[in-house]
Amino acid sequence: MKHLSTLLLAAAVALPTAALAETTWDMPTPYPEGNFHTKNDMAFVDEVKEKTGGDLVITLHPNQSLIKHPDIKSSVRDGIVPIGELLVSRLENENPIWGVDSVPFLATSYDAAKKLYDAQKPVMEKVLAKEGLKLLYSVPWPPQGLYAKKDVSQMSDLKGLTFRAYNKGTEAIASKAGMIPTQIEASDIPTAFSTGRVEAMMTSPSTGVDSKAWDFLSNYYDLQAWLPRNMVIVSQDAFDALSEADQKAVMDAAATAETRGWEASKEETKRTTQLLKDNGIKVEEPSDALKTGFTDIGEDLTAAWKASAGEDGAAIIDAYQK
Ligand code: PCA
Repeated sequence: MKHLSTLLLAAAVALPTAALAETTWDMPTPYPEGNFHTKNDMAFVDEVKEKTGGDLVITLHPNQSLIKHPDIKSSVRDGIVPIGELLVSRLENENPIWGVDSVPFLATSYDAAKKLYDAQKPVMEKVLAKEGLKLLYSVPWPPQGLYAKKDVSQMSDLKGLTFRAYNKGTEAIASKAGMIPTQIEASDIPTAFSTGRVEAMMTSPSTGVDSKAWDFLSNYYDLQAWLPRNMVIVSQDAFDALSEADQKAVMDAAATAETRGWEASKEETKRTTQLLKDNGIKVEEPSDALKTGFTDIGEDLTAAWKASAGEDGAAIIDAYQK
């Protein structure tokens, strides 16, 4: 009997060994399957598989299905998963340098956002490396606008509204505008609005479409206030465990994903703004009063960010303004 169980054990151990010829990585992401970031990640995953000849197979777990958004970075750092995607500015509580892409009206076009990313990237890489993490690619959301349940033409129309925030920056804007912010993940937007927890938000037309904003909101003001980015990070240990050829394949696929993602984001802005209209949202340019009100808030928050972000922050702003 003892002999038999030893044999069974040996067989059980031998079988998976054959399958271990390939490396498999689980990749948690925060946003839903139909979202353009997720589609870009899927294309990345396919390209990695192809370029490594099937050596590295990544399984995507979108919409917080494997790991909740706030835990994705620490899960990659702690080796729970080897790779993951998150909103860069979600980390601003850890270090102000993560929040620069969400400072309102600092960088409001794709060109400016790219310049800001180029300026921020060396600092991002330095800070990530301290935690054994490596940046693979980073892609912006479409420019951020204001969603509400009524016409908003003056800043005073916003006073007292409950507001859905997604990072420290959006929380600060809401407070400055006299609104009451609550942090809510993108996947929880429909529930938060339909149960009356919140009544306004600032995000992209893309997230408006993902969450079917027309079910619970009526107005969208195209403020183009900032372009926050996602990033895909990998554990340096997991990366180093790959063969040199496979490491190169991952880096090549990441570079392609970054270029493709920036282009997709621009297309997404047009497509989803139109979809908001098609579904009955009143899409408008902000009034001058609204624009001035938010620009003033942006100036205050830019100054506050610079004051908090120390030498690294100054290096980012210097490089950006060059
Ligand atoms: N969508 C994400 C982040 C920025 C965006 O456009 C969200 O609303 O959570």
